[in-house]
Amino acid sequence: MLLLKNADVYAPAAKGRADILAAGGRILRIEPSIELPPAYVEQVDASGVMAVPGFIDGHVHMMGGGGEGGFATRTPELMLSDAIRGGVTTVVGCLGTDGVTRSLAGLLAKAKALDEEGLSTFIYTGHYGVPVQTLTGSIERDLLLIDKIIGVGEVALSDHRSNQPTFEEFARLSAEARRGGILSGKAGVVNVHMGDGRRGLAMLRRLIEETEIPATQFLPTHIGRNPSLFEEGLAYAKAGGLVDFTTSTVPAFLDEGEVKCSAGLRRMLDAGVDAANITFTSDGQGSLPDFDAHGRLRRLEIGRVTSLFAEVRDAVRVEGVPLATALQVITSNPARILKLRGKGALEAGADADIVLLDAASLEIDGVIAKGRWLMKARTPLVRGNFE
Ligand code: FWO
Ligand code: ZN
Repeated sequence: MLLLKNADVYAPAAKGRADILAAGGRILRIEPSIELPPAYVEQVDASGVMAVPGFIDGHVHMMGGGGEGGFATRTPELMLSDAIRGGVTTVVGCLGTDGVTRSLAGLLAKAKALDEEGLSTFIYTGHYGVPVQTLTGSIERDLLLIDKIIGVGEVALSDHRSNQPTFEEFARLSAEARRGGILSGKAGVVNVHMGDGRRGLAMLRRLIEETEIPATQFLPTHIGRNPSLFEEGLAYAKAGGLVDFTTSTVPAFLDEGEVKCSAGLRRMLDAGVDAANITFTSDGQGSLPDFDAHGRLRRLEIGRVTSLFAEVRDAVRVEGVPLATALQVITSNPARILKLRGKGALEAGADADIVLLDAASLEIDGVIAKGRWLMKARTPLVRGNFE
């Protein structure tokens, strides 16, 4: 058993000082004062430390991605220590551009590996392409039969690398994701990769307009990748749509007009967007290819899971967004949208996924996942098998 004493608790809502008792991978009690005989429990003085829910990164190419510059640009898979350093205790994996040399079987195997190493993991079926490549032959079967599959994506729209899906094709895959989600008690969310194309969110807005499928079935990502998509995304989110910002970036993209996640969050909140409609994901281990106007690849970097909380920290320290609000985009919002039970909140009965932050610097001091210490006093205690 683990007893954190006198932590400043953000559940993510600010709860003030409290003691947190965890055992068996779950949070048992969060109360102003919990006294237990020291012989039975590891007691940690968390005075001056903030306890927040473990971070959920809902878009990670955990088995590697990339390849847009040829074979030598296929990116490496996620290492456990990357997640630990970033305070990420729950990871949702996906495939991207390359659905040939990257397989769903490999993605599922990597998710199981990271689960054995201490994280909580889920995956999306499919990749950029349409028709969606699945494990069992259909989206519904994947959702109903494979526990770790929670939705479909990342399906590309408005991108030169997409399959240029028709409205009917995109409507069909979205309907199957919805029905599979309903039948399996999962979100069945369609994680939509938004490219730089001028059509932007048009197909998504048309689908929500013309069919019975609700906006909560879709999570368009990379929403800040250019100014016009950001503006369209802001209007879309104000109207009740869900939007996701990608925290991994490079200076060139910001110079070219990409909206920095921390600033984008602030601007959407100031425009009256409900904070509950916004998430951040890292695109960790995905490629960050920079194509010129003629579609020629200029450079290709790798996304980092550690960028996820870095942008939340900037939202607080640079943009003045309250911590309890900024934390939502990587804790309670993804947990609700992706229906990750027991995740995204510090409350009795939740999984014991806890990040300890230094109150002054907002640096990540400690990480507890499924009740197990993965990092203490900024020192990782666990490494991946081959690290
Ligand atoms: C974005 C993942 C992109 C992969 O547009 O979608 O390529 O398959 O690994 N990354 N293609 C990055 C921008 C948001 C900067 C992916 C990548
Ligand atoms: Zn993408």
